[in-house]
Amino acid sequence: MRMKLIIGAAVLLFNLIGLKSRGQEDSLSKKSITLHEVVVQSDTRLRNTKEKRQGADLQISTDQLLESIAGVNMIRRGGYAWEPTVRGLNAGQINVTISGMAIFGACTDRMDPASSYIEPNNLQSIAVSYGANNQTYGSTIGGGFNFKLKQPRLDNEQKITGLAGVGYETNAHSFQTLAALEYSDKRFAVRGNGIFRRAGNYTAGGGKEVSFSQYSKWNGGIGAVYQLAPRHHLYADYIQDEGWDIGYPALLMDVAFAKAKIGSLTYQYKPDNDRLHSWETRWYYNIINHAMDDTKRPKDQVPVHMDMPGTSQTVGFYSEAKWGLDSRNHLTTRLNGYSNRLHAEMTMYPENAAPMFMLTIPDACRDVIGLDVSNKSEVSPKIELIMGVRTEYSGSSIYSAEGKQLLSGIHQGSLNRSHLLLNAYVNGQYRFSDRWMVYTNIAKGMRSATLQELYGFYLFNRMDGYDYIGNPELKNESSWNLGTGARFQKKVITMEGQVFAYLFNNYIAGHPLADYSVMTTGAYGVKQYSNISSAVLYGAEATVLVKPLSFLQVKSTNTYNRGQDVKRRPLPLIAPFRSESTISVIVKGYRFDATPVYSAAQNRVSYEGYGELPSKAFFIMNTGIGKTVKIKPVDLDLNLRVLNIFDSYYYEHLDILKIPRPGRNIEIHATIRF
Ligand SMILES: [Cu+2]
Repeated sequence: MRMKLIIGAAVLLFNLIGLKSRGQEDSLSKKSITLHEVVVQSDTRLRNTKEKRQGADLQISTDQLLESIAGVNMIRRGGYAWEPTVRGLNAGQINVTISGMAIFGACTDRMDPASSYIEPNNLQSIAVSYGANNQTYGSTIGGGFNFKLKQPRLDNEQKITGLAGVGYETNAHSFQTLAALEYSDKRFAVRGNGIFRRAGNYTAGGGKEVSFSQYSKWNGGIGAVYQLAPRHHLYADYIQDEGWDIGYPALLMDVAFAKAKIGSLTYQYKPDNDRLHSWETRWYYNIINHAMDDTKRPKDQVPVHMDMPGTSQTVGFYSEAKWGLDSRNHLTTRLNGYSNRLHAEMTMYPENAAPMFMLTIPDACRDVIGLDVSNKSEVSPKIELIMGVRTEYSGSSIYSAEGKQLLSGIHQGSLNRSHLLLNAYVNGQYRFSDRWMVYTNIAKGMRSATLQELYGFYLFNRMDGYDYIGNPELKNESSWNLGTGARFQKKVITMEGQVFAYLFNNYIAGHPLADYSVMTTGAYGVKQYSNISSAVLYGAEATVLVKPLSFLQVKSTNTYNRGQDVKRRPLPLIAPFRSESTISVIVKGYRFDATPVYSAAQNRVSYEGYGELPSKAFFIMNTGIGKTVKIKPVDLDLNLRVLNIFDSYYYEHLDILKIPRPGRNIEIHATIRF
């Protein structure tokens, strides 16, 4: 049955990347890591192994799953809702979508990246892009993630399938339980899934408790497919995710609740036609409700009590068609559009005065419509070429009178902005022989400033300690993304290396404003988003996989990034050299693994420019043991992991305020599948 799940995953994966489905084993989009049910794939050659992991991977968090991807580092503000970065780019520089649906967090302090509202239990695959390409559902300079929802399958051999699991972690006394159930018939199938997680405060290496690192959440999803007629299918998906009592030790406030409701309806047509292979249209809506909370903090940490709620609503669609031009050329066209509305407010309650109310994101709205056209061609058996363009219109405005009134006090003239964006890319690969291949990609990416960057009103950034105000005069940020790599494969060894360089124009960053006084007590000053004429980011990634014996495998992933702006100041939130290796052994059905992780110090920081301080090097060791037991009719996956076995005190460079990561942690996960 597991095999079938993997084949199912693979089939859907091929659908996801469209042109891949004609059986080209080595297309540019092939890189994937197959987890038990979640497939992580990226658009580079880097991730050249297919790892079959076990049910326990549905129990680890989306954040841990993302962190395991080469080139992905997480910005951490506590134990919950880490924010992903791709090769040092984050927030508006990358796109995060769920099955092509645009979704934006509601928090002004970046407490709730879109990835915090989905669970591995909801997912079929995670596609990672490192720049503009045919997998990103939007204009981008740094790529991003598309989380593909798991959909029920029609006419499954086994009518009812499912899973259930429990997990416990000693460090934060965290507990979780999850389940999924799928019913499959000839013309109708439905899948429901749910997870509950609760964690207390965790303890750093050495034994110090990290206050305000607790969280609780549940997530539930339901998906259904109905066959309207042969080749015509209707899909409906709904996810609800609710977190509460979430601590953020790196921030001034915690979260009372963070709620998301994400729904969509999809019509899919797969004609029996050489020209048009498939046509899929999705309509969607999502709403996020977020409320910060400082009432649990000690009085001396809260000079003025505040309420800071926010909402984000997005309604949108995409329509994607895949065409066969001839036997060698496969075309994908996609039209997508959405409208996002952000509202965030703050009410301060000074002790002996009347409450003060203000908007922090003053009812900002973005309307986007874009067209993608890409073609993949097999020029010869050795050469493959993917080329594409995206044009996008992006309009930004303020939709309420209060919002307009607030901003008219600091910005002159009309607040409406419209931007025309153009993304283009060429990816090519050449196979010298069965062993050697090389590939190269060039992309021109462009993005408009986010609504926070255009219209934000005193948004406090804990990283540099400044209040930020938006700038409607911001120009589009653009980049040239260049990359090239090679892959060598011979019997027991596979090696792959790639280098990349991103050249930015109009890089967006905060610029100090002298004459403004701060809103947040204790802030160092006020910055305004502005364009820096240019910046560069470059780096390298290398992976080695050795399989000397049938039961032994060693895989090592090494990454390095380096960036600086036109004033030669190092760019912020750039991870230092990092090396992670996994040694896996399988003996008599038992899976053992050991993972040493090393990170170098990061001394390339700019305190003047970006408020960053150097970070120390660290080394930690994780280890695990697992076994799958067949007890008819179920498979039972048992996993025990010991993370940070030496109980080292450490933090990563992207961890805000250098809040330490957890010390020794023993995880026990049990999952049954049927
Ligand atoms: Cu928040």
